[in-house]
Amino acid sequence: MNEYNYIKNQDEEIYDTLVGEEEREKKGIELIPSENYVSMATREAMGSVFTNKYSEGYPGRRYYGGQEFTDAMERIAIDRAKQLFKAEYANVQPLGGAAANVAMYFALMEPGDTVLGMDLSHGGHLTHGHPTTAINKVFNFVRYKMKDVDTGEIDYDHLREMAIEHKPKIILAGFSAYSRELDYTKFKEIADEVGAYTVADMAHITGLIASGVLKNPFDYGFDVMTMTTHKSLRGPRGGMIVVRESAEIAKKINKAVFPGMQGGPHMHQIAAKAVAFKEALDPSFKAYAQQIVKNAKAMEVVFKAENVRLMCGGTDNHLLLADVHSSLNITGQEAEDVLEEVGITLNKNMIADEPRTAMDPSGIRFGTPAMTTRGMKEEQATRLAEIMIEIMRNKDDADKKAELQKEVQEMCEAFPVPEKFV
Ligand code: DSN
Repeated sequence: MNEYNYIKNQDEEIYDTLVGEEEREKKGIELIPSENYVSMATREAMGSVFTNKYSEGYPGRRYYGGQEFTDAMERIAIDRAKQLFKAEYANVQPLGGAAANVAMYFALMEPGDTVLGMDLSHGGHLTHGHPTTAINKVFNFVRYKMKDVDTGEIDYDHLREMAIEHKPKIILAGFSAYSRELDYTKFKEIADEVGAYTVADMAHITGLIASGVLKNPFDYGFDVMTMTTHKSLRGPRGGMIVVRESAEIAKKINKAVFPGMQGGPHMHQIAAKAVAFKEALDPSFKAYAQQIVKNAKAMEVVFKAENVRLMCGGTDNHLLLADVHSSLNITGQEAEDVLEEVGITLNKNMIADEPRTAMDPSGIRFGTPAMTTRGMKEEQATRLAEIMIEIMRNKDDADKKAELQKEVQEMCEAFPVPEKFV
């Protein structure tokens, strides 16, 4: 537990919000699949003196002096990142996943060039060219979809037709709301046929890839992976780009991150990434990652038994996307609200080819990285899934909600948020 003694003494307003958030995180079950709890060691690095330092450039080639320790620290972070993802090159400076993707686009393309990425309502991400984003005005985004939303199989024939028709510079595999393993060999074959780079945006499943629990796109010849470090990898909020083997691509990525996109890197964030990478390299991380998937599977079993429609028909990774509107007669927003009332946090989410709206869609998205960090296993995952369905079925029953809220609280007390992992 961080005591926040200095803040407490000088800034009561912010102190109150910090304590409030600490309590909220401890007293509720976190099922947002892109969130996690970091170790106190990672938090110490985030709050360290490295926040004081300007370090534009890269280790050994900086614009300002005083870089003895920042250089040493960033080199350690890079080495650990390379080990985690079997990469020859790593850029640990992107401030977040969006910044990593934008830098990657500018590194590999000229304005007007085309990216072939996953349809946004089939699991793709905002930074894969959503109409409201700035990059959508610079690059041309075309889409592939799932062939069958109830199995999650990608329509690789359509993907190939789109690739031949649009001649993309980049074929992008990756998602933020998709629960199946991808066939990277097929992506690579199609990309080679049309001369495109292969990029995997692995933000959600970085921890599952680093641990070997899911396939590593680099084993199938992918060129580049972009990612966030704060999801299943259990690091600080931030981004990263790794390159399989091409020095030429790595050089372009480095130039695109700095000076192309960013100014001074956030050295405290890089130090925290390095600390989390060491935790992820520890053998215990593999058991954690395996448990994430087992817990998601346990939840899948309950939802299926209760006849709740799951997008992709289930999960191979850490997340599930349920069409609660058609199955339980509750909207995604109503489900998010009523579950939050009993201490379960997840997010409303559009289902494939959503018939409703983005702000009040048909689905909910939930996942297991954070609950697994608390040490919860299949037994708790099963019970949580049962509780979720019971609450969604009885959203107006105050007595039922009170009873289940108590049970959720007891679970939280039995599985406190840990302060260290190794
Ligand atoms: N907001 C993240 C997620 O929840 O998937 C992606 O950026």
